[in-house]
Amino acid sequence: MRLTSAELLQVRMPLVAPFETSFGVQTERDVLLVRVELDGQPGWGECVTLPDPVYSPEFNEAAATTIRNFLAPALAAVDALTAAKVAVTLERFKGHRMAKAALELAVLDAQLRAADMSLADYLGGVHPTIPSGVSVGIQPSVPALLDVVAGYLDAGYVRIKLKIKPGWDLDPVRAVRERFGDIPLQVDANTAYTLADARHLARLDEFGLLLIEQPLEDEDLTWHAALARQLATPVCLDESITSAKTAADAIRLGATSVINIKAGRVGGYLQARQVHDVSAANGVPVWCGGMLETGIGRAANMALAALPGFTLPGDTSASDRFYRRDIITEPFTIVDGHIAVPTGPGLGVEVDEDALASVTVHRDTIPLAG
Ligand code: SMG
Ligand code: MG
Repeated sequence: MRLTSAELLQVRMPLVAPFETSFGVQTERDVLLVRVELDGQPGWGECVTLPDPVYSPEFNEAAATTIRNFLAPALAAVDALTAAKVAVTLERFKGHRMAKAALELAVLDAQLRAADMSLADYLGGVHPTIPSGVSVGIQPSVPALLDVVAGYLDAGYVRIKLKIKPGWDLDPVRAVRERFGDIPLQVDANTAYTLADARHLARLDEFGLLLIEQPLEDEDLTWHAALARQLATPVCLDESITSAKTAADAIRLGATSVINIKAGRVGGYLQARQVHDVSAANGVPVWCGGMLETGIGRAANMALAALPGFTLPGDTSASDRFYRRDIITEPFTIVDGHIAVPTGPGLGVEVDEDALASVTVHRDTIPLAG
């Protein structure tokens, strides 16, 4: 098959509530979507960049430019294009993993729809449903946090992750433990600390957390290893893990004993599977992270999370965690703490083009030579 069409869509969707992390507050999701055709067969991908380079160096406009100017034209030049050829074709372009992942996902979706195979089956998924965790943003006060957490537990979420930052760490964690007891609980700092905070972070040990996610800067692998030696709480890397290679390095260094896998962060779902494989080979448990995806990226994450090494609940929440109504695809819902992995061809969800148009702020076709 050949890449016969590529389009970029900028979509804006309001969030049900502001989502605050150590690097800022999101009140809406500006999402970059990619629609391709392989010999006329449509496929959809979602780019997990944010509007600003605050979670990673990538951001929406840069990703759109990279896809338009470099990535899509390179793929259009490939005969018999398959998803397996995407990463190798784009290898000469440095970085821009989220942009590459979006395009690879769109190619995967088109290819698998044509082959009548689900993404979960293609990746090697073994679980029909996956346990659902939820990421809880920084709240205006501890009582507000307790209300929010109570709501998620009532909804059935089986694991709670609290965003933390200096000044919002010990007190909220203690309050959640005191109020809700022995629930599966973890924290995510999004790089907000330094090694000088080691003794402070060790005070989290008494709360029996599943893990502390990305306490230090992205590139601080040896410092994460040093921190891990001072904590009883397992260290889990997110931002630092950009490939199966960095995953292997981080594991060997002792910088991480659990890994958060996000396909966008590592350059695609095929690389994400390799991170899963290298982690499994080293006995390191993994879980699926989230980037406030619409139904398109959410469907792909459910498929990834169905792999056997995903032994911890991920940030694979129901669609209504972020969107009052995800009108782009049918929403994912939580039943008994679990979400069903799509079984239909490709992503296994259908894009409602009319509904999509109502939230699309910009859509353009990428000129492809030939
Ligand atoms: O999609 O459930 C989700 C969000 C999960 O906390 C989440 N993601 O560092 O893991 C993380 C953050 C990154 C996005 S913050 C805007
Ligand atoms: Mg994280």
